[in-house]
Amino acid sequence: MAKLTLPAQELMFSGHSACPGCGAALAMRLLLKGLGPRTVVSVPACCWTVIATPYPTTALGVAMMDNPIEATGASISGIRAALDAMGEKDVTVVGFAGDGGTADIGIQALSGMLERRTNALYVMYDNEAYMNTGVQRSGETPLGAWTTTTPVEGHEHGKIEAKKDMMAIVLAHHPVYAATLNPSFPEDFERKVEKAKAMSGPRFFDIFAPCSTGWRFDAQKTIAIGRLATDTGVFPLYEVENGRYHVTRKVGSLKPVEEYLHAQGRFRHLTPANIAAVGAQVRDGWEKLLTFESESLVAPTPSAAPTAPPATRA
Ligand SMILES: Cc1ncc(C[n+]2csc(CCOP(=O)(O)OP(=O)(O)O)c2C)c(N)n1
Ligand SMILES: [Mg+2]
Repeated sequence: MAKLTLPAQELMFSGHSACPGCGAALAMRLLLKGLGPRTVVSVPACCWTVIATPYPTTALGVAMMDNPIEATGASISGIRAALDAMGEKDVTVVGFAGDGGTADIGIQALSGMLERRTNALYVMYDNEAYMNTGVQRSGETPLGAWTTTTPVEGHEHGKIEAKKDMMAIVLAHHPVYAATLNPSFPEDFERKVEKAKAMSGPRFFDIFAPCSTGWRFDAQKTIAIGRLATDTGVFPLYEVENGRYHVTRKVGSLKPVEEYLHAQGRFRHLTPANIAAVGAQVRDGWEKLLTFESESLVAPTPSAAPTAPPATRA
């Protein structure tokens, strides 16, 4: 049997207040395993502020700062500047924010941090809705999904808009490294964490974070749902470095998207026609990704990256 090769160190402790089967809790645990104790995490209002610090305790073995939901990018810029002024250059500065706090409410501060080339890692853990406040839709909620603000009753059929492509938005800022990660593939996850840790400059992770409460599935199924997300093409695993795409889990033939959708109550209302529409969108995204990979191997777009490596600053 294959043996996992994950770092043994634990910087997230039991006794936290995540729901059973929380994908975002797995994301933090795996992230800190790879980053190690010389890490500072800044967390905006989201599930993770509640998970980490039921007063007067903390679930994290590293320093954590609470910041306003719109300010994660600004917060990590300030922490980086302070640490640099103190000569603590080897500390990894991490913003760890939800999808609502990243793709919607905090997108301005994220853009500023990337554009100023802040030397920090911004993590969006993507549970595809505003979960902490009661499962409201976000820009990351996928097409067709039920949320409390995209109901399924009368003439309403879940979210009618597509998921916002945060990787594309981030890549338009030419970060030194950006990747998608999924706790269901822990070795791929750790490899990306170790790679990002060794780099300097603006970095971004989009981490898939299944939410048994909001997605309506049995809490024991988190890992299985995560695997289905990647193997159906719903959440492909890839990384982009210097404008070059690399798909890190090649899926020869995608599993039918139904397998992923039928495993979750939030998609229960979808008709065969709705499912076909989701499937078409997923296949289109997957094919585009493969094209980006093959084209960027040959010639990255001339405008894609600055010609000289830019200086990094806070
Ligand atoms: C400016 C502002 N608007 C709204 C809120 C209320 N609020 C707190 S947490 C939260 C949900 C955040 O969603 P997301 O970032 O996806 O994180 P999740 O709860 O899903 O972990 C909201 C809307 C707030 N704290 N500040
Ligand atoms: Mg969320």
